[in-house]
Amino acid sequence: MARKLLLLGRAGVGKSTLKRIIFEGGDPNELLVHSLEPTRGIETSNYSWLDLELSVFDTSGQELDSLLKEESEQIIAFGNAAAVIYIFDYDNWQSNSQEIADEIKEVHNIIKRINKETKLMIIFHKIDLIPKAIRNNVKILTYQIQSIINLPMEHLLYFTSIDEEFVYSIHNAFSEILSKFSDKTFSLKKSLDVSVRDFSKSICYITDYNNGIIVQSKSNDFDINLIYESYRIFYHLTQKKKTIDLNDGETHLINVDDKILRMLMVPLDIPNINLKSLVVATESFEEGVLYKLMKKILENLKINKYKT
Ligand SMILES: Nc1nc2c(ncn2[C@@H]2O[C@H](COP(=O)(O)OP(=O)(O)OP(=O)(O)O)[C@@H](O)[C@H]2O)c(=O)[nH]1
Ligand SMILES: [Mg+2]
Repeated sequence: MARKLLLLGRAGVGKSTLKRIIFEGGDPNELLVHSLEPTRGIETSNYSWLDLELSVFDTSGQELDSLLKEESEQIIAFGNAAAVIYIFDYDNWQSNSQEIADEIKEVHNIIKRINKETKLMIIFHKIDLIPKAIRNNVKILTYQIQSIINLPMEHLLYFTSIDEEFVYSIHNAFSEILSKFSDKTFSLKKSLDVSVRDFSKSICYITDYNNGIIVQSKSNDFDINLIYESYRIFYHLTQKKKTIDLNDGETHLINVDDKILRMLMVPLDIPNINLKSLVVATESFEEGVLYKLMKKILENLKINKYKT
C-alpha cells in the first residue's frame, strides 16, 4: 500500500516546489525563477522513491486556516497519513514566529487526535535568505526554534533551500524523512551509522545518479554548522567549479571559516540500485582517518570493488 505524505504550510512557502524537485526531477534553478501556480484544494499524486510507493497530498496555503479548523477537512487530509511535513520559511519565521509555533502545535494536536502513528516533520525552508551569520549557527537557530515551538522534536527539524548551493539540503531532508519508511534506505543508513560511530568529527553520504543524497550519517561530535557548507562544497565538486581552495589529488582540503574539512569522493557505480558515489569528510587533520573511514564503510556495505 502507498504511504501517504501530507504537505502543509502557508501560501508560498515552497511546498509544491519541493514536491516538483524531489519527486518529479524539477530543475531548482528554473523553479526559483519561474514560480508554480498556487495550489487549490488538495492535489494528490503518486510516486515511487527507491523501494517505496508514495501518495503525496499537496495542500493549498490559502486554505490552511480552514483545513486546521474544519474537522471534516482534517479527516480527509490527515487520515491514514504516514507523515505530515509542515513547511515554513525564513520570512514567516521572521515576521510571525509565534503564529508559526502555534500552527505547528495545532498540527501536532490534530495528529494526536486523528492518528497517533503519523510522524510530524518540520522543514525550515529558504535558508538561502537567512543572513550568513545566522545560517552558520544552525545550533543556535535550532535551539531558538525549539524553545518557541516547545515540542519534543530532536530529529524532526530540517533546514532546506532550493538555491543551487544548498540543494543537497532538500535531498538530505527527504532522505531522512523517507528512510523511516523505506527498508532499503534504512539498511544503508544503518550500515553508515555503524561505520561512522567509531570515528570522530566525520560525516558521510551516499548519492544517486541524480547526485541527490540518498542517505547520510555523521559522528555525534561533527560540527552541525559545517553540514550545509559540506553540501555547498559537494555541489561544487560535482559541478567541477573552481572554488576549492586546495586540491591534493584524491582528497580535497576545504577551508570553512576557521575550520578545515578534508573530503573524499569515491565512485560506488552500482546503477542497478541507483547508487553512484560515497562521500566522506572529516574535520580531523590526519589524512589516514579519511581512508580508514572510507574502507570501513565499503566493507560494511559489502562493496569490494573500489579505487584507492
Ligand atoms: N529564495 C527561495 N525561494 C524559494 C525556495 N523554494 C521555493 N521558492 C520560491 O517560493 C515560491 C513559492 O513556491 P510554491 O512551491 O508554489 O509554494 P506553495 O507552498 O506550494 O504555495 P501554495 O500552493 O500557494 O500553498 C516560488 O516563487 C519559489 O520560486 C528557496 O529555497 N529559496
Ligand atoms: Mg503549492
